[in-house]
Amino acid sequence: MDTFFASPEALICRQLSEARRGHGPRIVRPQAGADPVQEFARSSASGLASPPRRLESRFQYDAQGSALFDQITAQPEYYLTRTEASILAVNATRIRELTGPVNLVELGAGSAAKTDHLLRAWLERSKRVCYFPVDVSLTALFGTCKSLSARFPGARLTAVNCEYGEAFPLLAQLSPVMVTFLGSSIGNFSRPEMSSFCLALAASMRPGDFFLLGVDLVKRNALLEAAYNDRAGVTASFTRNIFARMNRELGCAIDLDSIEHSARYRPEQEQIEIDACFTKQQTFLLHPKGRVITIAEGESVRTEVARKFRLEQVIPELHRCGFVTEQVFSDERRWFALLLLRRLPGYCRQSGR
Ligand code: AVI
Repeated sequence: MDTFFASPEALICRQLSEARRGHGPRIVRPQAGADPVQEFARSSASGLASPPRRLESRFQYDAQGSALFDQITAQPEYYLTRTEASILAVNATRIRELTGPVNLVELGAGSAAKTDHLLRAWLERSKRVCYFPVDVSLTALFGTCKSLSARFPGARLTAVNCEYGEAFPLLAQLSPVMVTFLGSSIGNFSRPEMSSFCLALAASMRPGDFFLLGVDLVKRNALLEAAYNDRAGVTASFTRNIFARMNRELGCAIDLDSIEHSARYRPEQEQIEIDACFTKQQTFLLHPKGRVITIAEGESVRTEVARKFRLEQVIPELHRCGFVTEQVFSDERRWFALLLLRRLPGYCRQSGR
């Protein structure tokens, strides 16, 4: 597998032309972005400086965190991935009929099972499909490319190793395209973050291009809480991992045994709130700047929020961001929905176009 450290735009152009000639998978790493360790240090220092303390959940996905998240998706209580995959299994062919032979860009490498349904549906209709998984975890991308290229020789794979937003400037060149953002990852954004994300995405896409969005729907509290408190304790390890990452990368010496995972559903906010609760006081240095952080016994750090959605609210919200809903796909229990959206033509607020 080739790895490039150069302008992704140029490489994507090359990849598109090479796709016609059948080259193997490529990994593109935009060089421009900030140093990820510095970025993690800066964000952690400011999030932990004073109560209410919080860490940005995007930093949970280092190699260990991505592997733990994969394990979460296989837990019996975590219905999201299985339910979404079952919706895709039934509807991928229909989605391909609606979109035509577009390129596929997946934000977040996703589990192979979900991607399989899309690639299969695309390859049923054409000999080739260009697939661009975007992820911050290089390890996850290597895994995805390796397994997909073995099983789908007709798929031309270009993995893009960066934050989602850093991949947006590529989208216009990849048109006609369907951008997928599955797993209800959008639920990990606050409401304002979700709006900025969708506005920026719409501004980067060409009118008529597609956006396939997975959203977890509001349901009984007990089901939601069980999904984030699996009996095997994998979600608890995932919560602890961001502190383990601080130990590994930022030289902190946090006692991981002093952290208890807590995940509660707040019906008023319609969101799961995940906290790391400290059972013992911790004082540690956070490098490279050597900031001293003290977290008292009994204090907690918010590590994640997982918002749950109602179609009657999310569809108009997406419309305000520049997307019209073509079709909604769901499961029999109405636990999860996949929205096939289309970038509206005309005025786009963010870019002023
Ligand atoms: C990635 N994301 C959609 C997961 C979720 O369900 O919010 C992250 C997760 N955190 C704990 N369990 C799953």
